[in-house]
Amino acid sequence: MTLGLFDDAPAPYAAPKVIAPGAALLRGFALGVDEALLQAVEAVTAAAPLRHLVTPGGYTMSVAMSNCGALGWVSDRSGYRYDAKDPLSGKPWPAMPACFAELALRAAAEAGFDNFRPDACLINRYEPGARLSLHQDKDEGTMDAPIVSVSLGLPAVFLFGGLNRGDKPARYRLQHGDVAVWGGPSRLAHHGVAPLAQGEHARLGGRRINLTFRRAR
Ligand code: MD6
Ligand code: FE
Repeated sequence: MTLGLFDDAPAPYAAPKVIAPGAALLRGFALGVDEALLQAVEAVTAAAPLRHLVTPGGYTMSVAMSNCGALGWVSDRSGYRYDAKDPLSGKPWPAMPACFAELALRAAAEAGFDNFRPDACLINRYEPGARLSLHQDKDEGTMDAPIVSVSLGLPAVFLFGGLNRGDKPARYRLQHGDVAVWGGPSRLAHHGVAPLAQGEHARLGGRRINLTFRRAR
């Protein structure tokens, strides 16, 4: 692959970019620990495989998901919920790797949210065409903690809207190593991911991995 003069190569982390009150992009924040994160993703998904969940409405999600931590986010015909057990195995979700918890804590603090101790990490795998429609993260038992979202692999267009579903979302290109944090007045902001474009990432090939950290209870 050749990199043209104006292609955006990963730059070292500089500073938060505030995109709304309580919401920031930390571009490149995870670059120093990306390989550790990816090795931990491989270990977690070997124990709790990525799978395509079914929505309460009966649609199969295009994003494949797994979890680690005390609680995992799941969806089936009966609804969305957090569950301490992986419904595929009946066993507890894998423990949250230390490098996950440490990065989430540091990223939240960088965005102004101290003492973030996530008890749930959703692992999402996007392949070309996979998308996540505009939604709010509102299945958590507390809205006091922020959401921390880490992007790895192929770039994606992140849609970040407002508190009302009708608010036109802004579009941000999230690259490998970028972290988005939203909490406080933006905790219930609508957000989503546009259909993933084809591409080739040096480490992950034709995929994007997203880690979404939450305090579920
Ligand atoms: C992202 N993901 O992939 C953002 N929310 O960049 C999410 O916002 C998300 O993947 C709820 C459930 C699954 C998700
Ligand atoms: Fe979400």
